[in-house]
Amino acid sequence: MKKEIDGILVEAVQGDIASQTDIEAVVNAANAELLPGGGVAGALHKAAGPELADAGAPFSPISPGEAVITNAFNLPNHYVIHCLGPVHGIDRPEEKLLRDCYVNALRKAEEKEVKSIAFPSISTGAFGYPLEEAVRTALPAVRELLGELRSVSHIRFVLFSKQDLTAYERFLESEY
Ligand code: AR6
Repeated sequence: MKKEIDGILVEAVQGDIASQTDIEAVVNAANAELLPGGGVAGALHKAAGPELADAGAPFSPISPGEAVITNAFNLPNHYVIHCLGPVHGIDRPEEKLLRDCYVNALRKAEEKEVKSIAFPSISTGAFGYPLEEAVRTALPAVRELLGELRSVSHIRFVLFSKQDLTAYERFLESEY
Protein backbone atom coordinates (compact mmCIF):
# COMPACT_ATOMS: atom_id res chain seq x y z
CA MET A 1 0.00 0.00 0.00
CA LYS A 2 1.04 3.62 -0.62
CA LYS A 3 0.26 6.91 1.08
CA GLU A 4 1.40 10.45 0.49
CA ILE A 5 2.02 12.46 3.63
CA ASP A 6 3.58 15.94 3.72
CA GLY A 7 4.53 15.37 0.06
CA ILE A 8 6.39 12.16 0.91
CA LEU A 9 5.46 8.80 -0.57
CA VAL A 10 5.32 6.17 2.19
CA GLU A 11 4.72 2.57 1.18
CA ALA A 12 4.89 -0.97 2.49
CA VAL A 13 5.65 -3.90 0.20
CA GLN A 14 6.50 -7.57 0.55
CA GLY A 15 9.93 -8.37 -0.87
CA ASP A 16 13.68 -8.74 -0.56
CA ILE A 17 15.65 -5.73 0.68
CA ALA A 18 18.52 -6.72 -1.63
CA SER A 19 16.34 -6.30 -4.76
CA GLN A 20 15.11 -2.71 -4.45
CA THR A 21 16.32 -1.51 -7.83
CA ASP A 22 14.54 1.87 -7.81
CA ILE A 23 15.74 2.96 -4.34
CA GLU A 24 18.82 5.07 -3.60
CA ALA A 25 19.63 3.87 -0.06
CA VAL A 26 18.77 0.55 1.58
CA VAL A 27 18.93 0.03 5.32
CA ASN A 28 20.77 -2.95 6.76
CA ALA A 29 19.63 -4.67 9.97
CA ALA A 30 23.29 -4.98 10.84
CA ASN A 31 25.42 -6.64 13.50
CA ALA A 32 27.77 -4.47 15.56
CA GLU A 33 30.78 -5.51 13.50
CA LEU A 34 29.10 -4.61 10.18
CA LEU A 35 29.97 -8.07 8.90
CA PRO A 36 27.87 -10.47 6.85
CA GLY A 37 25.38 -12.42 8.96
CA GLY A 38 21.99 -14.01 8.41
CA GLY A 39 18.71 -12.41 7.34
CA VAL A 40 18.91 -8.88 5.96
CA ALA A 41 22.66 -8.51 6.58
CA GLY A 42 23.34 -11.80 4.85
CA ALA A 43 21.27 -10.86 1.81
CA LEU A 44 22.79 -7.38 1.48
CA HIS A 45 26.42 -8.47 1.94
CA LYS A 46 25.97 -11.35 -0.49
CA ALA A 47 24.56 -9.08 -3.17
CA ALA A 48 26.98 -6.20 -2.49
CA GLY A 49 30.14 -8.29 -2.44
CA PRO A 50 33.06 -8.33 0.03
CA GLU A 51 33.72 -4.59 -0.38
CA LEU A 52 30.69 -3.89 1.81
CA ALA A 53 32.35 -5.44 4.86
CA ASP A 54 35.61 -3.64 4.04
CA ALA A 55 33.74 -0.32 3.88
CA GLY A 56 32.12 -0.96 7.26
CA ALA A 57 35.33 -1.97 9.03
CA PRO A 58 36.47 1.57 10.00
CA PHE A 59 33.15 2.16 11.83
CA SER A 60 33.08 -1.16 13.67
CA PRO A 61 31.80 -1.82 16.28
CA ILE A 62 28.66 0.32 16.26
CA SER A 63 26.24 0.63 19.19
CA PRO A 64 22.54 -0.21 19.35
CA GLY A 65 20.55 2.63 17.78
CA GLU A 66 23.50 3.89 15.74
CA ALA A 67 23.50 4.21 11.94
CA VAL A 68 26.44 4.51 9.53
CA ILE A 69 26.39 4.94 5.77
CA THR A 70 28.60 3.30 3.15
CA ASN A 71 28.56 2.73 -0.58
CA ALA A 72 26.47 -0.16 -1.85
CA PHE A 73 28.96 -1.73 -4.29
CA ASN A 74 27.23 -4.43 -6.38
CA LEU A 75 23.78 -3.76 -4.96
CA PRO A 76 21.42 -1.85 -7.26
CA ASN A 77 21.54 1.13 -4.85
CA HIS A 78 23.96 3.98 -4.10
CA TYR A 79 24.19 3.58 -0.35
CA VAL A 80 23.71 1.11 2.47
CA ILE A 81 22.75 2.60 5.82
CA HIS A 82 23.75 0.10 8.49
CA CYS A 83 21.71 0.19 11.70
CA LEU A 84 22.24 -1.94 14.78
CA GLY A 85 18.86 -2.69 16.32
CA PRO A 86 18.40 -3.66 19.97
CA VAL A 87 18.39 -7.34 20.94
CA HIS A 88 14.96 -7.80 22.48
CA GLY A 89 15.14 -8.31 26.25
CA ILE A 90 18.85 -7.40 26.41
CA ASP A 91 19.59 -3.94 25.02
CA ARG A 92 17.62 -1.30 26.93
CA PRO A 93 15.67 0.88 26.69
CA GLU A 94 14.77 -1.16 23.65
CA GLU A 95 11.95 1.02 22.37
CA LYS A 96 14.21 4.09 22.34
CA LEU A 97 17.06 2.18 20.72
CA LEU A 98 14.80 0.86 17.96
CA ARG A 99 13.38 4.32 17.42
CA ASP A 100 16.93 5.74 17.22
CA CYS A 101 17.70 3.34 14.34
CA TYR A 102 14.97 4.81 12.16
CA VAL A 103 15.67 8.42 13.13
CA ASN A 104 19.44 8.09 12.68
CA ALA A 105 19.03 6.27 9.35
CA LEU A 106 16.85 9.08 8.01
CA ARG A 107 19.37 11.66 9.25
CA LYS A 108 22.21 9.86 7.43
CA ALA A 109 20.06 9.77 4.29
CA GLU A 110 19.39 13.50 4.54
CA GLU A 111 23.12 14.24 5.01
CA LYS A 112 23.81 12.56 1.65
CA GLU A 113 20.76 14.14 0.01
CA VAL A 114 19.22 10.75 -0.63
CA LYS A 115 15.80 10.87 -2.29
CA SER A 116 14.55 7.33 -1.63
CA ILE A 117 15.18 4.89 1.21
CA ALA A 118 14.01 1.35 1.96
CA PHE A 119 13.83 -0.08 5.47
CA PRO A 120 13.58 -3.71 6.52
CA SER A 121 11.91 -4.53 9.83
CA ILE A 122 14.93 -3.95 12.08
CA SER A 123 15.38 -6.27 15.11
CA THR A 124 12.36 -8.49 14.38
CA GLY A 125 14.36 -11.49 13.12
CA ALA A 126 17.42 -12.82 14.92
CA PHE A 127 17.14 -10.05 17.54
CA GLY A 128 13.69 -11.27 18.63
CA TYR A 129 11.69 -8.01 18.76
CA PRO A 130 7.96 -8.81 18.48
CA LEU A 131 6.73 -7.53 15.13
CA GLU A 132 3.63 -5.77 16.43
CA GLU A 133 5.66 -3.87 19.03
CA ALA A 134 8.28 -2.98 16.45
CA VAL A 135 5.59 -1.60 14.11
CA ARG A 136 4.31 0.66 16.90
CA THR A 137 7.80 2.07 17.36
CA ALA A 138 9.17 2.17 13.82
CA LEU A 139 6.22 3.75 12.06
CA PRO A 140 5.62 6.63 14.51
CA ALA A 141 9.38 7.35 14.61
CA VAL A 142 9.37 7.86 10.84
CA ARG A 143 6.02 9.68 10.87
CA GLU A 144 7.31 12.30 13.30
CA LEU A 145 10.25 13.13 11.06
CA LEU A 146 8.35 13.46 7.78
CA GLY A 147 7.81 17.20 8.16
CA GLU A 148 11.56 17.79 8.62
CA LEU A 149 12.75 15.87 5.57
CA ARG A 150 14.21 18.07 2.82
CA SER A 151 15.71 15.46 0.52
CA VAL A 152 14.00 12.13 1.16
CA SER A 153 10.68 12.01 -0.70
CA HIS A 154 10.09 8.25 -0.90
CA ILE A 155 10.18 5.82 2.03
CA ARG A 156 9.56 2.13 1.49
CA PHE A 157 9.16 -0.54 4.18
CA VAL A 158 10.16 -3.93 2.77
CA LEU A 159 8.68 -6.87 4.66
CA PHE A 160 9.76 -10.41 4.12
CA SER A 161 6.49 -12.14 5.02
CA LYS A 162 2.88 -11.50 4.11
CA GLN A 163 2.02 -11.47 7.80
CA ASP A 164 4.55 -8.72 8.53
CA LEU A 165 3.29 -6.73 5.56
CA THR A 166 -0.28 -6.97 6.89
CA ALA A 167 0.79 -5.57 10.27
CA TYR A 168 2.51 -2.63 8.57
CA GLU A 169 -0.45 -2.00 6.28
CA ARG A 170 -2.91 -2.03 9.16
CA PHE A 171 -0.91 0.58 11.02
CA LEU A 172 -0.37 2.74 7.94
CA GLU A 173 -4.08 2.64 7.12
CA SER A 174 -5.39 3.40 10.58
CA GLU A 175 -2.75 5.46 12.39
CA TYR A 176 -0.94 7.43 9.68
N1 AR6 B 1 14.68 -8.81 2.85
C1 AR6 B 1 13.78 -8.22 3.68
N2 AR6 B 1 13.55 -8.65 4.94
C2 AR6 B 1 14.25 -9.73 5.35
C3 AR6 B 1 15.20 -10.39 4.55
C4 AR6 B 1 15.40 -9.88 3.23
N3 AR6 B 1 16.27 -10.44 2.37
N4 AR6 B 1 15.73 -11.43 5.25
C5 AR6 B 1 15.13 -11.42 6.45
N5 AR6 B 1 14.23 -10.41 6.52
P1 AR6 B 1 17.15 -9.97 10.72
P2 AR6 B 1 17.61 -8.40 13.17
C6 AR6 B 1 13.37 -10.01 7.65
O1 AR6 B 1 17.41 -11.23 11.45
O2 AR6 B 1 16.48 -9.03 13.88
C7 AR6 B 1 21.76 -10.90 11.31
O3 AR6 B 1 22.30 -12.18 11.32
C8 AR6 B 1 13.23 -10.99 8.78
O4 AR6 B 1 12.20 -11.91 8.48
O5 AR6 B 1 17.77 -9.79 9.38
O6 AR6 B 1 17.82 -6.91 13.28
C9 AR6 B 1 22.78 -9.81 11.61
O7 AR6 B 1 24.08 -10.25 11.33
C10 AR6 B 1 12.86 -10.07 9.92
O8 AR6 B 1 11.47 -9.77 9.87
O9 AR6 B 1 17.61 -8.67 11.58
C11 AR6 B 1 22.58 -9.50 13.06
O10 AR6 B 1 23.43 -10.27 13.89
C12 AR6 B 1 13.62 -8.78 9.63
O11 AR6 B 1 13.97 -8.87 8.24
C13 AR6 B 1 21.15 -9.89 13.33
O12 AR6 B 1 20.79 -10.82 12.32
C14 AR6 B 1 14.89 -8.58 10.43
O13 AR6 B 1 15.57 -9.84 10.58
C15 AR6 B 1 20.20 -8.71 13.25
O14 AR6 B 1 18.93 -9.15 13.65
